[in-house]
Amino acid sequence: MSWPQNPDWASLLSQLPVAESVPNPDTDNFDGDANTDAYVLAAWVEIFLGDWPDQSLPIDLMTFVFDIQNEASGTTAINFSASSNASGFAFAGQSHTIDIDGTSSVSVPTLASTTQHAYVSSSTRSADGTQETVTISYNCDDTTVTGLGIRTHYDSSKVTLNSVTSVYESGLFIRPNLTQKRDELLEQLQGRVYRKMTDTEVTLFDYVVDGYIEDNPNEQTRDSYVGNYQFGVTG
Ligand SMILES: [Ca+2]
Repeated sequence: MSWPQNPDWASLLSQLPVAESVPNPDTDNFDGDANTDAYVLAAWVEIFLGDWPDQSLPIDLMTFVFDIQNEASGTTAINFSASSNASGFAFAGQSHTIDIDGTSSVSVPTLASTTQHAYVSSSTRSADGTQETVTISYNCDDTTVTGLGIRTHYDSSKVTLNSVTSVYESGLFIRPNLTQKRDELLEQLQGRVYRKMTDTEVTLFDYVVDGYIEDNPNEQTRDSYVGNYQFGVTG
């Protein structure tokens, strides 16, 4: 008797955060700027360990490539707001200005105590002038916090989100994305096991993805994994 091959968990898990955020309408105007009508959410969480990101700072969190709208001119803002920040810490999101007609400049904020800083560290125009690539960085005087949820706001009449790259993976909980890929990834998994995963298994799978549980650490063979609920608590 032969057993089916397990899916390539190592590659699939890393692509499947608990949730994804596609561009949202900024109906609630979280950044207090009526011109920015869209935002993308990203969140990193280390609730149990409280050691995010556990490495020297600053770090780059993600890179957004914006298409500049044909009729756009002048300047347009990239703003930040916090959906959640670490207890006892202030959030300082430094607004950035894209100069559509020229070259955009960036400045690194001065590090303040017990403050989570988010800012644009690089803003460059493509050779053909149609795109602006914006890298968003993070700094804090404490490298062991519970995480950060951050919204990046922009004016969709001036720029639209073309792609998201170089997302910082450690503790990633909500991945910024253009489209929802979760269902597509789950289909890949289900095609390679005996049966369709139950809703409970899918939920467990998502917890595995975020590192809350370890996927079947004791299993040596066959296809148990999440399906057999042989998981161990990590952290
Ligand atoms: Ca707004």
